[in-house]
Amino acid sequence: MSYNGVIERYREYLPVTENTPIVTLKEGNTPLINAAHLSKLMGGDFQVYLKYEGLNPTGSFKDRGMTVAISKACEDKATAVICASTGNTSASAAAYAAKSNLKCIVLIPKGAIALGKLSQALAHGALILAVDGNFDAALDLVREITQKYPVTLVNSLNPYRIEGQKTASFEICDCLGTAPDFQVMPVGNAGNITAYWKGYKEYNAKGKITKLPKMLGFQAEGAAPIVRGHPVKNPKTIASAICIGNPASWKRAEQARDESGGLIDMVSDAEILQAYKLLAAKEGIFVEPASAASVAGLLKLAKNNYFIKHQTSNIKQPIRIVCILTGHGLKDPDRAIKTIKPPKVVKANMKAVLKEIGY
Ligand code: AN7
Repeated sequence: MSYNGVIERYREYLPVTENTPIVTLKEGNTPLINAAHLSKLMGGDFQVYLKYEGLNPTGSFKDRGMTVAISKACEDKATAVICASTGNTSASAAAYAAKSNLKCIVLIPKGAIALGKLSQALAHGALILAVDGNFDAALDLVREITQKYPVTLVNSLNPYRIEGQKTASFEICDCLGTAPDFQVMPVGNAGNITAYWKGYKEYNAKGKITKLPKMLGFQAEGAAPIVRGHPVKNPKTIASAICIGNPASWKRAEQARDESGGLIDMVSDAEILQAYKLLAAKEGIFVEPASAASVAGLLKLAKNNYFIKHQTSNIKQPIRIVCILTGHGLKDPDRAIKTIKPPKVVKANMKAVLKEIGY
């Protein structure tokens, strides 16, 4: 059977009708990969899985929400969409707007988004405005513009974005045949943790699963408003995607944390980079730094014996932990080049090359 994207697959859970023109790039259906090295590092009966959202059409999880937001914008006869973005939302909005012939405007914090993401928004023909300020300032502007002008907001404040993004939790449950015990993920503007939790609760209400996971969110230390309990004025982290000081879905992230009995904690840039390198070198998966925050969080909690202490079931089976890898490593190639030793230059002769290989 051919695959036609998240709206077709999970139509009964989504706010679409036969009148909704479906705009899809066949997003979703991303792999849930068994992480052997990480599982072993956990030191117990654990199975760690990686939900590789970097394999969506524009390279991040945003596509799941964008297919619904843009389809509904078309149904509502919108002519233009707008978002503020740390990069991935702008890339996704620009691609889906291009596909549906909508005008797309994106406001990005000047000089603060990764090169891959900027190149995508450029290529898809969005009107890109680099705001001399941070993401939070850009989001404030976009909120005000959409209240006054006929342009549709496609940030995750748009409820259709959350609806689409919740399909990732359906996929995880469909793949495992149950909900995981724990889910670990990065938190920026907090739309995604809101979406996953909504998805799990809906699947539970439908009887598709019989337990709910504990939701474990991680912010970067320099951009951790939820952990610190107040907005951060000048957020700073190498994980530019989650460099956000005043998340739009703050309250709903706390709700997901509290209802699930989970937590929202933070990891340092050094921990993020360590996880970033480990994922690439030991699991064969290249992610952008923000995505590595989930694995950095996993390792931090494992070190503190969190998972053993918070094990919920007594049934003899491995504890299942899913880490969400939200964006592809190619989004931010500069980071790899800055973080990992550059290639060695050798003379163009056989002797020099063989010597370096060790033959
Ligand atoms: C790779 O693109 O906010 O907590 O404007 O790109 O739902 O915000 C991106 C966020 C995690 C955090 N990982 O998700 C944007 C933007 C990656 C991201 C997040 C983002 P939310």
